[in-house]
Amino acid sequence: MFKKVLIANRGEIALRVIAACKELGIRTVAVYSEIDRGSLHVQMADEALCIGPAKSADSYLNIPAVISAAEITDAEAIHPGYGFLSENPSFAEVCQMSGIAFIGPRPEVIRLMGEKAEARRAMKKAGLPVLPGSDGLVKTEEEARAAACAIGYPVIIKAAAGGGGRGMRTVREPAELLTLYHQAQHEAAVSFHSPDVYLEKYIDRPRHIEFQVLGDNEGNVVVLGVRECSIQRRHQKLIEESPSPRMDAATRAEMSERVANALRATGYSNAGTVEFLMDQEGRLFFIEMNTRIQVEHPVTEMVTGVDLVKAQILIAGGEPLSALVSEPVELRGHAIECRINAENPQTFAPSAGRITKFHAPGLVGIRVDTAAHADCVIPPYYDSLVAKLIAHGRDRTEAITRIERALDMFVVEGILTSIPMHQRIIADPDFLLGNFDTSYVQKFVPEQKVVAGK
Ligand code: MV4
Repeated sequence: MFKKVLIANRGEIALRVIAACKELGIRTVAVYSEIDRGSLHVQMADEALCIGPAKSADSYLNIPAVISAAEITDAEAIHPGYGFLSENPSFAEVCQMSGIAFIGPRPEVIRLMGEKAEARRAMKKAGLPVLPGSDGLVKTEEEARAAACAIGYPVIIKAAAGGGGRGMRTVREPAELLTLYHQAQHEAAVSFHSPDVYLEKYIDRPRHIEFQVLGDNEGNVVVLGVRECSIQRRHQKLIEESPSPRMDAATRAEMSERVANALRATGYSNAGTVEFLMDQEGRLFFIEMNTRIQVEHPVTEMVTGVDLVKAQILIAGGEPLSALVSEPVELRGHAIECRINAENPQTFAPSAGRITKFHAPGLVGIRVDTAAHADCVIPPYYDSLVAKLIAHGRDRTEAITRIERALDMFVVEGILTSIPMHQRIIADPDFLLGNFDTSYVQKFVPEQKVVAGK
């Protein structure tokens, strides 16, 4: 068991990791940028070091500064949270070379899953269903044309070095292919410092379903249910839930087993999320894997009772899965999360600033993960997340009733937030029936005119 862990992150996830460490009797080191000096994660940690100015590149992404902070404080391990350095294989390697445990998968697994075309090839080989697509990267116009022809239009061009929608272009007919191929390569190079792209059959209006996994250092892997993450706008998730209203228990059990087998074969350790698209016929296709704890991890914790962050820390410390999770994993009830962001609920424009009044409702079945408080400032340098509001109920209806009440009673003044948007969605008949896919939010917020192929 580690004696001291450094948290290389900020905001609600830094507090979340500090809480898990406290429960495990582990001392904590916070790192912070100059603008975060007064933040709660600094206050709550046993030690805290300033690692640079507000700009992420000079602070939370500053590998020498983070490693130095760990060495100065004798931290034996670093928890990266999500975002920032959490999926940077070089950072995980530098930790290893410095004799500091990285709380996450091995660097080579982070690297494999970060190369989306290689991840697709590896998961296909390990038995997961994938869409028709190119066999690896598409390096020339000729290869692009041949691959698109073999797959059949429409196809989607994707950046191999990054996810989240950047560098993606949908090609509906051959005449568009070359222009969009070069556009995708350019955007991939700008966004991910690599122009590498690959092709897949395009699924229109998919649902986004993901499986939570935990693996230990002895090759054991367990799947902890699924999350439905289709309510998102421009690849930013807004509402997540577990289980999925559109996946029956048999399908979930069958794909969970295939995911567990695939990750055992990969030698996966620590927490991870396996992302699928579900087509309109309900078929699942692997698209990518995330090798970090995710923002939406609380909905899985609420239905499984497993503390995923404690599990990450214990696994990195050498604990076997059998000491952390009893199998078969029992899923209880339903959980829904609303991401409350500092933004204009109509235009989604960021609304940074000082919160003058803040009240998070403590109701039955409600959890609030936040680092916000009255008089705190939401700075413009980082993501706009103010709080994660999570409701658990015996079923989806009760979870919705509870989150509706909590949204009504949530007080945030001084900035605009996405609370009104969540209230509209939660009351929408299609949402209540589970009738939605990744295009759902567009009916609430018509996108500006879509540029061809985006
Ligand atoms: C797709 C797709 C349709 N067909 N792949 C978006 C970011 C990355 N996670 C993968 N994404 C997509 N991949 C194929 N073959 C549609 C999307 C997509 C999407 C996926 C999940 C959640 C929201 C989305 C929004 C737009 C596009």
